[in-house]
Amino acid sequence: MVNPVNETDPSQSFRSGFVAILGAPNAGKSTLLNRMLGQKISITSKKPQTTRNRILGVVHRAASQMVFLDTPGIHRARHPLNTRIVDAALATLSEADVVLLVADAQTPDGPSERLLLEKLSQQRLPVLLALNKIDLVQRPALLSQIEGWSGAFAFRAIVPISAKSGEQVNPLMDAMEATLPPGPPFFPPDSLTDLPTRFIAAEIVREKAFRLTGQEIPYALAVTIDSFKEEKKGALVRIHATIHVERDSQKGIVIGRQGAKLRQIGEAARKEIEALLGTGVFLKLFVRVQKNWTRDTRALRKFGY
Ligand SMILES: Nc1nc2c(ncn2[C@@H]2O[C@H](COP(=O)(O)OP(=O)(O)OP(=O)(O)O)[C@@H](O)[C@H]2O)c(=O)[nH]1
Ligand SMILES: [Mg+2]
Repeated sequence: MVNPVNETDPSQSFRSGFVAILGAPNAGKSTLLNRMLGQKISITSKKPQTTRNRILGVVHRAASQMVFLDTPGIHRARHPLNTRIVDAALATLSEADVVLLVADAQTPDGPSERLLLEKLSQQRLPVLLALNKIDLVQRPALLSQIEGWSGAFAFRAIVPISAKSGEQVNPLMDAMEATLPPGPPFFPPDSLTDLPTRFIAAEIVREKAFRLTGQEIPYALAVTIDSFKEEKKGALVRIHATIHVERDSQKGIVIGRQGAKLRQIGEAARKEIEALLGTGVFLKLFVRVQKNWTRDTRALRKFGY
């Protein structure tokens, strides 16, 4: 077969790079990553400080490959767990070619946003702003916010979006693609993330525990996978996981009356892990008290923070 002569060389026009998704807690960063991927890899909840690690997701497009790094929400942290997590989020700047700043248009977080702009003005990466949750905001309020943001920083683009409905997310991706450097893809065509399945399974358990418990519990929670075994020629995966809390009272809340809460968490997590793996899952959950782990450097490291 003869190559057509007039076609431009695709290796010259292909773009690829790393995009750090940064923003205040609860802005919708993880919801947006999942939306762009068309698949859920990053857990979300209406409680701030849901994401605790750098979550990598790859978006494959005809003319580009965008490697997104979802990060924990940036805020002025004082607690040891939170300062470590915020530092990890800011460290992704050193890997990034482009920054995608996500801001909640309905409930702005002034102090965190000022801190972020301060950090971003200390380096030279191109920054795009996604003004999120426009499904909740009236147009005049949105316009005045756009004006405020464009006066505060020299963004490459400001795109109002709804990560939840997907509105305007494609134009946002077009704008990001245009800021990426030319270059070959970093990941093979079918790869979605570099995260081990065990990690995603632990995160799914943490999400369900986050969503199904009340105010103070989520922040005292960590999840580890104790064992992860394939059985029946891959048709069933048997998982043992432990939910760690800081106090006996929290253990009681996570377990619930006659174990009802823990069953609810386990049931919801099992269904989602089954969908992720495409197999049957047997999930057994344990709850363990590790006193004050969120202040203990060794425990933080053990839990991956
Ligand atoms: N109405 C509406 N809600 C949204 C939108 N995007 C995200 N949310 C909600 O906002 C909440 C926070 O979303 P997350 O994606 O967990 O936010 P995050 O920025 O990753 O939060 P952290 O990981 O805690 O920093 C969840 O309840 C989402 O469903 C949106 O476009 N519209
Ligand atoms: Mg998140």
